[in-house]
Amino acid sequence: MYTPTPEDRFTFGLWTVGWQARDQFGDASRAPLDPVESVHRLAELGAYGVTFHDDDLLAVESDRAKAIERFKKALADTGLKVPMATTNLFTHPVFKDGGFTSNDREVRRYALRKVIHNIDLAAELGAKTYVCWGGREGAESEAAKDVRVALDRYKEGFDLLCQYVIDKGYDIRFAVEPKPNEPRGDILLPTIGHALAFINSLEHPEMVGLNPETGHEQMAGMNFVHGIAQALWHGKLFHIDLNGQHGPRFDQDLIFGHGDVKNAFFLVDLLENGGYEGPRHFDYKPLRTEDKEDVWDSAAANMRTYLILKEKSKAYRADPEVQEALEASKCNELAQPTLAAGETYEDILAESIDVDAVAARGFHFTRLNQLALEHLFGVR
Ligand code: GLT
Ligand code: MN
Ligand code: MN
Repeated sequence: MYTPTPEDRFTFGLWTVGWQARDQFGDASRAPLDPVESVHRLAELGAYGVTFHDDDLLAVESDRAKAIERFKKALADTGLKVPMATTNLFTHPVFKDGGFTSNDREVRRYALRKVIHNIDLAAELGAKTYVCWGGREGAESEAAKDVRVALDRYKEGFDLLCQYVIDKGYDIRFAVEPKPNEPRGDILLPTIGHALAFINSLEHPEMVGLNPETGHEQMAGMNFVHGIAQALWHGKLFHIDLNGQHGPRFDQDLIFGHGDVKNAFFLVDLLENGGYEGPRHFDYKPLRTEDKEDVWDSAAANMRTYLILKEKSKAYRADPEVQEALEASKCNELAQPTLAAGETYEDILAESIDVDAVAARGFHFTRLNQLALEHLFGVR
């Protein structure tokens, strides 16, 4: 029980377990990790796949061709898949004002070239999703960037990349990853909602969706479950970054469930029942306090937590008292269209209501919330 297998479709970024824990104020607390070791250890733990930035492959081998060869061998030896890949457009100082939206045109052209090169590798490895986290696309001052013009350039970048994928005949879709701030003071496409609206203005909106991250939405004070529900509603949940966060503060990238537990519970409930079929991808950082073996405990903890919450969600839904409470709270009535078949606004206009009597009715949401918590606490 709670032991992950590849059927659970758990995936990890190489940059997660491989994070050396360098932060704003301190040096690395762990040695570089060989991607080959990560692939083997993750496979042993029951993961389904790994994801990577172009530069992650170079952690211990600077020759790109050799690094790719070693990575491919590790994948073949373990059977791990690569469902997603992405580009590092944030570490090198050349990207200090962004990649696709840098004020410097030469940087923008270099950024697109860097993405295209890694898309070729992504396609070769069978990745179906290409994530774009625009961490440096932003500004610290309103004076620094005309956002309307920056969005023109952002659109130009995505239109060009979509055209490239079409011309090459790759089976790849893009997923925009929103984040409100950090490392820039303000980042463009800061939330799921902003990104959804942006995608509609692209040349190939059907090829672009979202890769929302738990912590990023919570940094913006947003409810992640609501955001994911809306992304699903639009058919735009192409991929997901699961982790933990304690509200609006710096990006914590905690283990999944180690932040807002109740939100994590309802997220798993939604993912398992809401039609999401993609990988369950963890984008977390092992705490800086942890040593090189603790890293693997933390990787395992993400998957175990997910499986525990999945079990809890099943028990919650099956509980007759919960079903009764859902009924009492009219949760099922929401699924009933407001107008019956054949009705028009005339039918509504012809009706009357005793507003005071209806207003006096309670929705009993407290009971439902408490039942969910009691399932989580393990007392039911
Ligand atoms: C970086 C960022 C993550 C993104 C990764 C994809 S890189 O670690 O903090 O949220 O998902 O570029
Ligand atoms: Mn992420
Ligand atoms: Mn993050």
